[in-house]
Amino acid sequence: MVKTDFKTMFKLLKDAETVAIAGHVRPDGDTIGSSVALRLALLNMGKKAVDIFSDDLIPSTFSYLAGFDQIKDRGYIDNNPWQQYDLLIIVDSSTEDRIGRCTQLRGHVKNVLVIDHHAKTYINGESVVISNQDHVAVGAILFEFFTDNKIEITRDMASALYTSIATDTGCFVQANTDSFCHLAAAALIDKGIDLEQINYNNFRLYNRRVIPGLAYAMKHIKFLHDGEIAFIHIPYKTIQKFNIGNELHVYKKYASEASGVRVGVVVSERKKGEFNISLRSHGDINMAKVAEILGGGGHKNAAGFTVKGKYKKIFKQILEEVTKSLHES
Ligand SMILES: [Mn+2]
Repeated sequence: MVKTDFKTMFKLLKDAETVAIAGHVRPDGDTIGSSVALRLALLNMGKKAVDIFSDDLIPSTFSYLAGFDQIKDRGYIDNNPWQQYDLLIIVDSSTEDRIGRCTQLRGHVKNVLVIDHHAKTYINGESVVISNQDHVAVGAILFEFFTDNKIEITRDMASALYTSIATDTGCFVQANTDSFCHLAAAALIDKGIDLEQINYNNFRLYNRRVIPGLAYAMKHIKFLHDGEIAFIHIPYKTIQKFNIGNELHVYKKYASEASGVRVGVVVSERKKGEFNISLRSHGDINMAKVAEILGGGGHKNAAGFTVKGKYKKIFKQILEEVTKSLHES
């Protein structure tokens, strides 16, 4: 469904004096970049208060973004009551539980605006939903919105929007990359952003504390279905032992980018008996569908879900659905 009701969106933004912004847990460049760009735009519009909330910690790779220190993260939420806001904006989340405890903001706001680009957006009810899955990132939707409504994109906003678009396309190499995101990136680069630093932080820099965990994963990676499926399982005790946190994107890369692999699966047991599954695919193999069947969602080539239970049973289910998706493509 393509739905970009920018007129309603503009009115909601214009009428609100105080705004809360929330994105998904395990925040990525699009969630953080689009939140930061929105906040800066709203502050430039003269709003009284604009606060970004995250029921998680924000990776320090994003510390170059303006207002990074002011993001109200998990630590803030643990220790402070919710304030009242005119408007809550939920970004980059197809289901409401993706924003964790920030759903509690619903009881403290007058209106809710959802801006999303996943295959399906399930948040509805009292919300205005702006959903355009043709865009690579929420940052790309915002770029179009700001441009259409003649809202000035400052250098700091450009850094944030570029972060959104670049990270959700894997630095313009994933299958979702289109001409619009290149045109948007060109316009954002012309605002004088520090392209080298942003790209280095997001696509080169890695945390050296991933090395022991990665060594474990490389030793135990399974290649199934004639090598078309790569499967990494990181048990709870390994996550604890190597203190693996927000660095799982490194593992995803090694699962899905091995030669011959068409689907990469990373299963991480973040809490005892609770598994977070990341699915990456190439070409026409639909991971959004697999994730939806198993209780999650996402994009065609990148999707995921969380499930509780026994690993053996979960492994069997994933393998069955992924194998089906290979046959359907
Ligand atoms: Mn996104």
